[in-house]
Amino acid sequence: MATRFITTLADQRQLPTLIRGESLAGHIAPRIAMVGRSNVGKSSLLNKLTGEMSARVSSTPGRTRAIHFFDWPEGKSILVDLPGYGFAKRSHDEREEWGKLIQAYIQADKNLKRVLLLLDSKAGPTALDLDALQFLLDQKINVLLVFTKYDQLKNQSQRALRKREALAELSEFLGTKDFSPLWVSVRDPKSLAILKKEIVHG
Ligand SMILES: Nc1nc2c(ncn2[C@@H]2O[C@H](COP(=O)(O)OP(=O)(O)OP(=O)(O)O)[C@@H](O)[C@H]2O)c(=O)[nH]1
Ligand SMILES: [Mg+2]
Repeated sequence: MATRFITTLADQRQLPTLIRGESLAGHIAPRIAMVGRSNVGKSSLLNKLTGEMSARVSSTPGRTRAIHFFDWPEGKSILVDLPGYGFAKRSHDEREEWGKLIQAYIQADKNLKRVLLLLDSKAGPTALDLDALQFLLDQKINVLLVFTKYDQLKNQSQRALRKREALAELSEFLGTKDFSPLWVSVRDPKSLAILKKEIVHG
């Protein structure tokens, strides 16, 4: 069955109808949301998982401006494409509003089963990523850490070094080594297959 766009949520005032299930047109499947900084590859990954060009992707950061819901029958879930955080070109107020919408959605949707927190393989985890992670942990949300754009690390030694550094930063922050992030690239089908398996069966 194909992935289908369900609806867009652009305003916190729409949240109550979402919670009651009305605005999702009867779709009751659990939600899996993509969280991460602007341009980290949320929409691209959503498209790769579903095998379709459902979500809008752009080289311009800040492409996704509202929350988009996609029915994903293969994954028995609804995938949620969120706007990215940390987009510098927006005004402070506008950024605040976006943050609020994302946070309000995450707090309100009791059917949110899991969040994929996307981190840039080269740059992450940044301070903003760790803020987002803390917020998600505070909400007791099941988080899967996914490093994106792994192909941008060009050779084995670069990959090994970045992995070591990133894991050290995360384990210090979390106070445990008991987590297993995935490293993916939209150009590496094998990494996507592993991610998909983890989401569908994990
Ligand atoms: N090299 C490489 N580029 C990628 C990968 N994934 C995404 N991109 C590129 O990164 C850019 C941003 O991708 P998007 O999927 O729009 O990112 P987003 O997180 O949805 O961005 P916002 O909607 O602005 O928050 C696009 O030019 C993508 O083609 C990847 O695995 N490798
Ligand atoms: Mg996007």
